[in-house]
Amino acid sequence: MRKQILGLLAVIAFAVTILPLASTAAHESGAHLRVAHLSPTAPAVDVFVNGKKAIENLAFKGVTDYLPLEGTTFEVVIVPAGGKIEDSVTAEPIKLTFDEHDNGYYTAAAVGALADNTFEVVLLNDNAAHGMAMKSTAKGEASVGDIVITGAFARPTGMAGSQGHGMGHTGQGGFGVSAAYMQIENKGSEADALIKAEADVAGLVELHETVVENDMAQMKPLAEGIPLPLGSLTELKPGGLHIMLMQLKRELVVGESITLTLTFKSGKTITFDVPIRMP
Ligand SMILES: [Cu+2]
Repeated sequence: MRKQILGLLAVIAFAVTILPLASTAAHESGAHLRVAHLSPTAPAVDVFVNGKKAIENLAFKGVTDYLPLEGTTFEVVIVPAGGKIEDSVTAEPIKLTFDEHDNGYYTAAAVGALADNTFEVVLLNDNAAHGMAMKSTAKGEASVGDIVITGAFARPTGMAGSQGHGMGHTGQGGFGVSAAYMQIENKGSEADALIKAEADVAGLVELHETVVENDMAQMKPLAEGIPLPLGSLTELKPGGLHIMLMQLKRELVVGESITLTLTFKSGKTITFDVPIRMP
């Protein structure tokens, strides 16, 4: 019987949906929180953060993506899936406090059992776990002429201690590969294109698009660059257009930053700092 319930919860875990907490367009600075359900006997849950439902149907062994948060103190209320905020499984809301001006990453792990009052939410500082210091204040925003860039970030390479596990293959540099993503808006009166990118940390940078062919995701270099039609907002994101960073000269660590230089067909160039964070 128990096995069946766990099986059901596992199915529900696949259906976990996450509602965005912050309505800002891009992943800006600020704390990021993910929630892990590690309480085997607890039901699937919804999670409210500061009174708003942030997570639905999180079941045992489920882990959410990182949610961007605004502010430094949060009241978290956990309810059985489908419940109201009044149905909290704990007597009091769970209070989480992040360091001021921390743009770090945290995991809130729900552990223990409700039945014997051992249930609690443990806040893990993922930055500390990876030996990461928050050094960068890079915002990943820049503009040149009518080109406006927002929400830029680069993906970290493998976790500390697993050098070279970046994105599945290590290349020759030993630090793996990475990719940079952003939104590029062309507010101008003529079409443009991103035709070249360079990075301080990479010996080789290419403009790529991930395409699915025969159920296989493949990355294709874009010889013509990335078109930026006039008045358009072009999104570089995981699984789509991206700036591929290869022959890395060092590990890319969450909280640090890299420097990107972009060259456009119109002749414009722009150099700016881009934070390293999880997608
Ligand atoms: Cu690529």
